Amino acid sequence: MVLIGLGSNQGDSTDTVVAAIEALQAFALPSTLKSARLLRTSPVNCPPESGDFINCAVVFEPKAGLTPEALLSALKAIEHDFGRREKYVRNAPRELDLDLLLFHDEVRSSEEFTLPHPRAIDRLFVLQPACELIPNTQWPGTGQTIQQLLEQLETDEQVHILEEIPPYYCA
Ligand code: PH2
Ligand code: MG
Ligand code: MG
Repeated sequence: MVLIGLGSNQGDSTDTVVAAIEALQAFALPSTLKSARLLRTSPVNCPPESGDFINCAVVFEPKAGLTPEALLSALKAIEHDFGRREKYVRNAPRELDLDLLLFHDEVRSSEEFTLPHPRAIDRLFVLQPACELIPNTQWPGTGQTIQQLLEQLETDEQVHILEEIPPYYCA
């Protein structure tokens, strides 16, 4: 099982996130990809004047032979395709952010790549959509499920579900 977090706070963020979910289908076994509902969320640790984000999460079963490293570099290429360019301000507004959150129970810890994603479980904009998809999955290294982590999270993040956009279920 692969869990990916999506975010955008620059450009037409809703359209971008929906299109990016569809692009992720390329890495999934047939009929396994599912998205949570889209969220509008307040920016966390972003420069002043940053706009709200559209956030979402997807889960799928990866195609045979796909590695976390190969998927990570494919995600960077998709971010670039959607207009994202290197910026020198931390958490500057971005057209698209695709974060590899979980890849089965695989663990990595190098300069370039940490898996599970290191900051994911502190953030409501990650845990809430993840909990919609896989509440009972244990988060590697914590001994706790995503639902338990969400229940314990203390945060002042604002999260609003975009009810008008249906979650995506792959064909
Ligand atoms: N991503 C960040 C930093 N802050 N805040 C929200 N609400 N949503 C995000 O996706 C987000 C963020 C770094 O990637
Ligand atoms: Mg991110
Ligand atoms: Mg990222």
